[in-house]
Amino acid sequence: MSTSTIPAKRQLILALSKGRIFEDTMPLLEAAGITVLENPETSRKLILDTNDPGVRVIIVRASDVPTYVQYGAADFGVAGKDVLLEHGGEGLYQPIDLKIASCRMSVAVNAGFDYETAVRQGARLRVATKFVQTAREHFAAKGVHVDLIKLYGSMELAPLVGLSDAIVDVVSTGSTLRANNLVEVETIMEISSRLVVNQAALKLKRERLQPILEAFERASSKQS
Ligand code: PRT
Ligand code: MG
Repeated sequence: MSTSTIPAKRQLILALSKGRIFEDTMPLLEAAGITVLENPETSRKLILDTNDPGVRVIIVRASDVPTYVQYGAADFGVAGKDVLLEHGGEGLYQPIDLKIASCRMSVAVNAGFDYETAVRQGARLRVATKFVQTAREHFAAKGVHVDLIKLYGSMELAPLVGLSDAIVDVVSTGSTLRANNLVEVETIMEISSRLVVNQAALKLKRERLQPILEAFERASSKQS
């Protein structure tokens, strides 16, 4: 059956990023009876078919998932809490913590830097991060003055070359920090990925979405 024969309100688009989110979402999709027919690591296609002619997956940058879903270009998606906090969550319904791609948001510094003393003495800290909103709120709540330096990648490099005193980044095993002689000095929050649904799609496509959301909910609660 070609997708053109399926009415628009019965067609769903799911936005995912390549890598850990795609991989960790596959078992949840399987639980809903959906199999993605192409591998984004080997295919150059950005729109992937599934065994269900009414469901397609689009591959976007992790930080772009909330934007595609907000504007309804995708009906639903999977995004980390770190990404959702920076986006703000406007236009998004966030019904399920999928408990996948888990990590934590932390402050890290050069191994030789005395963070506690700097904070206690009221020093103004230069903090490099991709997560400007989260970092701003964290340091404001502690009453620490910071100059935030926005980066788009490899935050770990910033303290090594004197761009910043500290970084705010997500950490999972901690091996990247260790390999670069950085020390985690504070955990800001635990992070996992959430299912996000376009608010209009939730109403207009409820019949199609509901069974998938329920399967995701069941499969993700089994994982924890
Ligand atoms: O890579 P890109 O710039 O496109 O975007 P992204 O890094 O946001 O996407 P992706 O696919 O790498 O991550 C998607 C989501 O996975 C993030 O939004 C987080 O919620 C979650 N996640 C879980 C992680 C990690 N674990 C993680 N370890 N995201 C990034 N990392 C980075 C970490 O910052 C470090 O630089 O991976 C590196 C290795 O981590 P360690 O601690 O295991 O060494
Ligand atoms: Mg990455």
